[in-house]
Amino acid sequence: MAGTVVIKWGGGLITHKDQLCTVNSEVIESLAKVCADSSKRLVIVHGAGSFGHMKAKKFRLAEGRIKGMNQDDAVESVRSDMKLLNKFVMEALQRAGVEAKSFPPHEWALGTGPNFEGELPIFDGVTVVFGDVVEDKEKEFGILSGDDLILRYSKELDGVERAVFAIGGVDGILRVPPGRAGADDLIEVWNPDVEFEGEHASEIDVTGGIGLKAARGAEISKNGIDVILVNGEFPSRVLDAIEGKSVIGTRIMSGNS
Ligand code: IP8
Repeated sequence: MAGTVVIKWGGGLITHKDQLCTVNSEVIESLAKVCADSSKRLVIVHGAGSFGHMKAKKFRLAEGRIKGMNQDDAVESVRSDMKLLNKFVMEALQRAGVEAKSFPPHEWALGTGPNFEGELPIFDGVTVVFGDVVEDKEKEFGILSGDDLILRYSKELDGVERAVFAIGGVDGILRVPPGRAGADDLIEVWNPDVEFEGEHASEIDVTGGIGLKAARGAEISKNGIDVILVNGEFPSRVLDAIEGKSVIGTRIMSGNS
């Protein structure tokens, strides 16, 4: 049986992050075709981009219930926006001929962060999950990031060969923020001892940006699984990364710890 690869489609890659609820259809179509061409059994985790972070930030959903603030409509609205983004993803996969099934996390996951509860759903074809607003025992609700989902799927599913983070706008982890980076600033092999000046747009992003991906990647790598971060705007790089071929990007190692 084909080996399993868990892949994250970054929210900043599949949506236009600065305009509420706008998809990057071209990228979604090309990623769906990559999945159709792959020889692996895939689990796709997609991020939220402009379908999640803006409203979640405005209504402080990552902090859970806040006294005196009406957040209920926002919880429902972000969940339905995420379902809509997921619908675009599922339709593109279907058009590409990929048999896939989606499992919205607010229906099965409890709690946020890497130790969320709930049995990870899995489908015989391609399994699809995404960052979502989930219930939480203490906070009532919170934001479960796709970066925590990719960590848990990579660690707990049998036969995972590789975890791939497909991100938007950059070739991998850069030594300095993209605006200042030159051709030599791509870190080809990263571990937690290697410093980099990550940019995190905390004014719009309610989860962790590149820093969270790097940390979760290192955690996955501790389990002996290859982890690679690639620029998802280049479909051939994404396919090569899935298939385990050498590719421009950042390989993440767990380091010495
Ligand atoms: O973009 C965040 O998921 P991420 C989910 O994978 C929401 O961190 C709803 C903001």
